[in-house]
Amino acid sequence: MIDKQFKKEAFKESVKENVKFLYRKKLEEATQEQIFQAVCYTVKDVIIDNWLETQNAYKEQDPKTVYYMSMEFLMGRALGNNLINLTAYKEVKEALDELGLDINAIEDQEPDPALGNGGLGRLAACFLDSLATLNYSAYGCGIRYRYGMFKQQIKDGYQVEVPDNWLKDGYPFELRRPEYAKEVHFGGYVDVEYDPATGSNKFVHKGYQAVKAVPFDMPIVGYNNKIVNTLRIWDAEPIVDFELDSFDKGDYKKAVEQENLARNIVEVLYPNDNHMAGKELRLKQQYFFVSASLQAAIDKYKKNHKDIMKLHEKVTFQMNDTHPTVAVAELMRILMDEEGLGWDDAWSVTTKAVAYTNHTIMAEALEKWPVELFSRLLPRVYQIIEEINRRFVLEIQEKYPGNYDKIKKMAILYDGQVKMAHLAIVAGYSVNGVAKLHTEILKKQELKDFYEMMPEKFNNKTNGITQRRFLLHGNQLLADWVTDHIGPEWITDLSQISKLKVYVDDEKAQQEFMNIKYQNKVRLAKYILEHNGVEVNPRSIFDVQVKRLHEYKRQLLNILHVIYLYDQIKKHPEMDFYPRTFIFGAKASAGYARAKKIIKLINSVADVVNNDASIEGKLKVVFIENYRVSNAEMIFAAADVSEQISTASKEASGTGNMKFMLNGAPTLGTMDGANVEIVDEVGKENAFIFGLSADEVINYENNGGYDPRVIYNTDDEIRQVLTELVNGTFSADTELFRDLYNSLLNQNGGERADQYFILADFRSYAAAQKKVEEAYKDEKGWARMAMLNTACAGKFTSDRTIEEYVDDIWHLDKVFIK
Ligand code: GPQ
Repeated sequence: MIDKQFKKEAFKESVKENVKFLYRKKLEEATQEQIFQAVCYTVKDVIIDNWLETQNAYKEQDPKTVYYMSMEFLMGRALGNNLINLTAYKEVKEALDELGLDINAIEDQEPDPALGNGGLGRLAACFLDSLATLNYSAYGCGIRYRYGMFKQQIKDGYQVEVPDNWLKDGYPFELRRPEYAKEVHFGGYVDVEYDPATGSNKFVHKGYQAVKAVPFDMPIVGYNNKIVNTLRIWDAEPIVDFELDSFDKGDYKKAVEQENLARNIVEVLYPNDNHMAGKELRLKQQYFFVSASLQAAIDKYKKNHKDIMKLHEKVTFQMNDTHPTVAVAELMRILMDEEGLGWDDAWSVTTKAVAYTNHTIMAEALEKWPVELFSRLLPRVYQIIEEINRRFVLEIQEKYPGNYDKIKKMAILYDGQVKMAHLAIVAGYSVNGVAKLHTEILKKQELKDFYEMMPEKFNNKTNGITQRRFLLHGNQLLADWVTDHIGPEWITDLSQISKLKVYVDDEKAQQEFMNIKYQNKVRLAKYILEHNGVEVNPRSIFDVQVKRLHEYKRQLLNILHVIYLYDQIKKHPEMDFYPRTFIFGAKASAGYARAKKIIKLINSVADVVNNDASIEGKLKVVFIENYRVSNAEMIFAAADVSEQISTASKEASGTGNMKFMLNGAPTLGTMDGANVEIVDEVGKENAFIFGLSADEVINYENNGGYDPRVIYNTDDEIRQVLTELVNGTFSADTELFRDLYNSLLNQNGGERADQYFILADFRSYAAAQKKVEEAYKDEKGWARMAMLNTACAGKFTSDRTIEEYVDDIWHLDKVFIK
């Protein structure tokens, strides 16, 4: 389907026109960045037509709409993806060629909109892609952070955080929508007033500070179906403009305050992954976008529906983790204070309209707000939470008379804290985990009491990824090859990819497949040379671990094993060893000292290993700076081995694991998160599984942990590796890695020694790594395994995930554009 705008000649003309009116320049005079902008405006022109048509169709057909509420949308670049989904990529590439322009270079001009940390934010982005592609009416609701995820530089081996000013040249795809601005209120107090009209009391919020929320809309282009949905992200503006005028009126202080409040709220994304920051500003951000989004959703509903009691028939709100959970109380507030419903009616609507997804069992990620802070910032909302809690505690007492332990464990308000997960579960009509194992752990461990009391709410939705970005766009060679063999249906129906199975023993197909992998490795090697100055051998095994840096993800296990291999090669130079390149990419949260130290360790090991001529380049270690969506696409395409080595039970799902699999990289991993389901699909003989099981880990944890010293004292090679952390092998400063060393061996305050079971799993990890090497040496066997991974990845499309959310939770209607 080629729109007339993408007839090559018309496209070229339009780009030239845009360069002229945007920059008063001829194409030859324009910078690459200016050309990027001009190309985007040409593309946007087409998108806007479809966007309008989609919104018209929604108006006519009145489908139920999901509002996906998320503090994070890790979108990655839009230009290439939009062209892919408009099925215009190849035409545009040719048109640009004819203008003497390289589409890759143009795409590289786009800053990655990085309004997210990692998996949770990227999942939201994949979901929007699938919702649009599957013809569902959906809004993404979030925040237009001035600064997204920081840019990472590596200086002297250390992470340095640089602000990500992604809006500095203007973002071509966004649209400011001031006509939909909303007011959001903070602070103040609540008065009870008698309302003669109704004969009852009403609650009036007074003395608050107000901020204007102004939406910016980004188009979400469905694949080849003319649907364009909206990601609506909110900017904050002061209500009173900062004018000299107000100085005269004596409002100077107020004007400054409003200006600052507005500016601060959307200033920056908190760079914490799986960790609660607990800052007042974060709660402000949460309430800000939730309140604005709910107001907008209700306004829209009321435009063509009279009965607010039926809101849930046309609208559903999915809360992406607990971050937007204040939505429960805010919806109650709007329904009662603005729409005039009584408590029971408001509760009946709310509890049919909000649903909750849990993304972690990590204790430090659980959101608990001090009552003092919460009630001061959101007095009316807090009052409502008190009432929800009061009623819920009564329910607990009714169900478990005399059992005060239940109240302690389940109440929303307890110990001076507001427990957001409890609020989400009590009000939500659905509670889901993000992989089978994760959901089972929620039911049996973390949320056991809630599961016992309301089992009908609990369900699993195993995560997925969009094959449009992570194969069709990121790995064009393989995408073409797949299409040549099985046709293009896989692009919107990934289950079709299993048709590749008939080729896994075909030698010609194997060679083609591995040749594509090789070309992608060459591309990555070039990137590494340009960005790291390190030469890597594309014939070596590319063993890749890219994800956020977190102790539970165990990058430390990986690098300790690299040290172990290095020791082995040094000790036995004659030993058979297949060349290996260990590739890391990871951002550490700015305040997470130990994570940052692990980055330094990886870089220090890289320095020593990469420069040791005696090992003849058998081992290379590369830390890719500033890992983000755009370079991720290239990295997945080039990977031979996918490292998914979290401590079992800790990684709720993982989604990188699915991207590697789709691109033909077998998993080297623990039985954690969605790895379990990956192994179910591909067979354990086509993966490299090691380590303690989730049950074993949980069992140790419930019984005081384990003693890593036993391993340290009895395993000479492991002891040697640990000793090298503190004996000057990787840093002249023998204290530099002391904390890492100690964390593995000593208890420290409330922290158990080796709380992530690195030493416990070390030997089985090393054995699995040995198996990888053996398997890789068998070229045909490896090609078969790699192809089977691609062929068995069908389940892991976010299209499947979204259809499950629609069938079991949201019940949306499909809309078709003629
Ligand atoms: N996840 Cl709670 C994040 O990326 N950030 C978070 O703050 C939380 C969860 C991840 C989780 O660690 C992964 O296992 C999941 O695959 C991902 O969410 C999406 O569900």
